Amino acid sequence: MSHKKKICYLDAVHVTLTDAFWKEKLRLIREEMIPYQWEVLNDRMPGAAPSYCIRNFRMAAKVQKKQAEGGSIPVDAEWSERGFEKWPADPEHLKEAFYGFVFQDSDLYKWLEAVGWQLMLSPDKALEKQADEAIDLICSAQEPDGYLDTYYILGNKNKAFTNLKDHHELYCFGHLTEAAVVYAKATGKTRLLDAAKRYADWIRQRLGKEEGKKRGYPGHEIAEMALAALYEATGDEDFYELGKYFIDERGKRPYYYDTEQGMAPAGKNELRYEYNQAHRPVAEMEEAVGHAVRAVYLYAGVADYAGLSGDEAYLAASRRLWENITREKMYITGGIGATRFGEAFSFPYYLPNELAYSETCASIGMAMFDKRMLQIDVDSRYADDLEKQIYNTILAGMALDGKSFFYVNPLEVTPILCGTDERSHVKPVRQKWFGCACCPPNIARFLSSIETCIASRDTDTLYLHQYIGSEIRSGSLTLTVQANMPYDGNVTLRVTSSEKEKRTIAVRIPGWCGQDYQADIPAGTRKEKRGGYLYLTRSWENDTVSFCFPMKPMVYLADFRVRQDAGKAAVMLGPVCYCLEEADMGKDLHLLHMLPEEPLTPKKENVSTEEVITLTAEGLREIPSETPGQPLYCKFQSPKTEPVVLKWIPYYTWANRGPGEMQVWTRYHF
Ligand code: FUB
Ligand code: ZN
Repeated sequence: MSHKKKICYLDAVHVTLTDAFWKEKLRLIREEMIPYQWEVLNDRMPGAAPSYCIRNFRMAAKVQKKQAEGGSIPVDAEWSERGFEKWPADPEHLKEAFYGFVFQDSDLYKWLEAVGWQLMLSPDKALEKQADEAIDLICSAQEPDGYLDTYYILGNKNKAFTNLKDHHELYCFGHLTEAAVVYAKATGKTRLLDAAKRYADWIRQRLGKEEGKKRGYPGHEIAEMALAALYEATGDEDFYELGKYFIDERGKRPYYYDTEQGMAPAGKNELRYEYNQAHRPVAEMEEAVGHAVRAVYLYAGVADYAGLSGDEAYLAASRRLWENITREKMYITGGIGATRFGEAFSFPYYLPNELAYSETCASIGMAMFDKRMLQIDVDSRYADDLEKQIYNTILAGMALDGKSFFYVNPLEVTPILCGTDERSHVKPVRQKWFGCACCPPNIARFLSSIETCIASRDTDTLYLHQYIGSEIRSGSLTLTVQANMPYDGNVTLRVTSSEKEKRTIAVRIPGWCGQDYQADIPAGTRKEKRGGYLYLTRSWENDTVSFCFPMKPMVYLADFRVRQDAGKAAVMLGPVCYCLEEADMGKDLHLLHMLPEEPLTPKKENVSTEEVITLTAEGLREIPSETPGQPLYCKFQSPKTEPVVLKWIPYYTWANRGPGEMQVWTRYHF
């Protein structure tokens, strides 16, 4: 490849995490969440929905053993070509069959990736042994020809790759590959990587433009990103070509999915497959549509290839789609994918609070998209969004004890309404597990890789994107970041250099503080502001730079087109979005009003086990008239009100004190 546009590399810096907030979160993930999820994946967690994930691999390994001894390919009589999930009729007596969703394998791959990231943070012999055993199991389930998907191995291998649109084989391959790349980097062990490479080769032989191959591509994207990572890890251009083919081929006519399903081809102007982002070629995509996780995984992959190839059309598409999401289709919490119908993006500015879908995985995918955009355009808006995703919807996805999870992240909840009719997707408390458990292990793998969000570099600049306490080494430079995010905007940077040479450090000016910050920078430093970063150039020796990014509680209004937020306001402190909860405010949060100009007072205190900054302000509560037998409607009269102290807690900590009402947007007395 000739003309790369990727201008800086997140993985080219060495980061040691020292941050109090994140060290504690990572400890929790390592000591509580990862062991918990292992038990769930093994179906040993009382009260959690059964996973069958590891069991499926065990069954598939048995099949391989039998085949090696001369047995034939098994065909499960109950297996269905169009089936998407399969659960046992009698859980007490499981058959030697596949159970769960078609993508159940991916849960173990995500878990392994989380372990890989954790092992990069610090070694752990016992955890590594457990992961190695899981890898042995996966490898023993792999077909001799390299194919690896237990849904088909246990169902009917002859049908493999006949339903790429729905059956997630390429999605599972993507997660396998991402895990394999990370695990090899963490441990130097390549067993899983070799399995992923063999499967990639199997795929290359069957999909592509060449004669005799199917012109298929993933129904659920992620393989694009994974193949870019595999290419970067191995240098093997075949993997790059396969990933690029998936992007190039997507949305071309005749639609591959029409062919695959034996459907009459779509008419010239008829768009099909928006749900899968296969309605039109990527370079022509203008609006984020369809299933939100699929969409942002694709866009992240497109950004990868735009970065690797310098392809202008893909660069433009990545920028356009990112703008479209952040300007029209994102909640203040960073949540995306507003509607439960297809877990999808909805119309521009349609962002209902109570009915929000806002899947945790979609925010994780958006964060991945942000990270990739940041490597092709150093623009602080990408880092701002990444920060917003992390401290709001992604963290909200896990309980403070790391053992229960949100899949859907509403911005308003009334518990008695949850789970019913159009709110059937909304849960008032985090769940121990899900039949479709994509989110919990995704949280584990993404947050375990938090150090890759902090800094990047190109040939002469070290970029600091996130203020997370750390020691960053990049060539001759060592940058020690002291920070207390997410509740404090004071940052100290210590810079040492082993060479007397001018180097540039670019630090992000967080969007939430505007230009209103103070900096103490050594005299003689050249300063330049560009793309929301402050570029500081000098011959660093042993220097200290400090910033005060003022973190004032802020009241936000939504664009007038977001009808659901009209007349309401939300509160943020730095990147952290806040909410009101029944535990502090009692029931009927909809009767509360914020008052103009009332100061918001920060206070350090605990929400359950988490030390946070809460915010309070004077407000009003409507006193409802509750006359027995009163009609449903009455003629207008000014409601009576009483003063009340409104108390907000960080959104990511909600629902850690039992079920109760919650709301992000509160009525505002203008
Ligand atoms: O289809 C695989 C995963 O399951 C998706 O990414 C999630 O939205 C859930 O549907
Ligand atoms: Zn999910």
